[in-house]
Amino acid sequence: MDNHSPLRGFIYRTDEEMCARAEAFCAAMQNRRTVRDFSPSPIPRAVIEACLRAAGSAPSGANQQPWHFCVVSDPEIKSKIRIAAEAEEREFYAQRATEEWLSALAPLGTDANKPFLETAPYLIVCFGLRYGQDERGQRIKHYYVPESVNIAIGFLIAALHSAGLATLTHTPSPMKFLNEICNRPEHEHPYVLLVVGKPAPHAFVPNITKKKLDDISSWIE
Ligand code: IYR
Repeated sequence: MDNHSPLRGFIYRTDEEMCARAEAFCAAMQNRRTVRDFSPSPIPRAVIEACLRAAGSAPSGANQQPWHFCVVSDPEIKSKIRIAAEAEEREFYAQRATEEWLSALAPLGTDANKPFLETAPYLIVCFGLRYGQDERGQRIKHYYVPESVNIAIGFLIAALHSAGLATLTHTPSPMKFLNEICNRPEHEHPYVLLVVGKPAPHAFVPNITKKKLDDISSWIE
């Protein structure tokens, strides 16, 4: 296969090394918390860039990389996003959300106020591209867009956490307004808006727990 080359860089590890590394990664990830109180302290752009490169290394359907990340730090644009998101959220909390949905959200203590959209130094709007375009503007079909974009977003959250940043996976609903504010074309769909920064010094988080291994996995051996 002349379009293939030998795998380079894979590190073959011993069982002991694998175990130790898996435990260490698990501990690091379990230390991640979604945060809603952010500090305005600035974050070097280079940190965000490296995390985006990590996200861009994610596997994707036919390697089509059907994503775009719009990074917003401009206070005016953040304010526009906050105003539009809060308008949607007010309607969500007052009308659109069912009682069942509101009671599922109750432990998180969320409401229609989203001050973090202005406080946090960065908002990363994650878009999925329904199709690609070649040099002549012809459409290229994309495969497994949601799967691919969501994997990349997972990489991004893990990279930001590992760098020492907190995130909030925010999903104003509907979020079509983000296309206009971020100046992105119609065929790009916003998936999530990641709020990124350091937690405020006295940030509070809800008392929630994660399911145990037995409750999230089964083994066929
Ligand atoms: N988008 C709303 C509601 C919300 C929905 C879910 I599902 C959450 O896990 C958290 C919030 C909001 O951001 O408040």
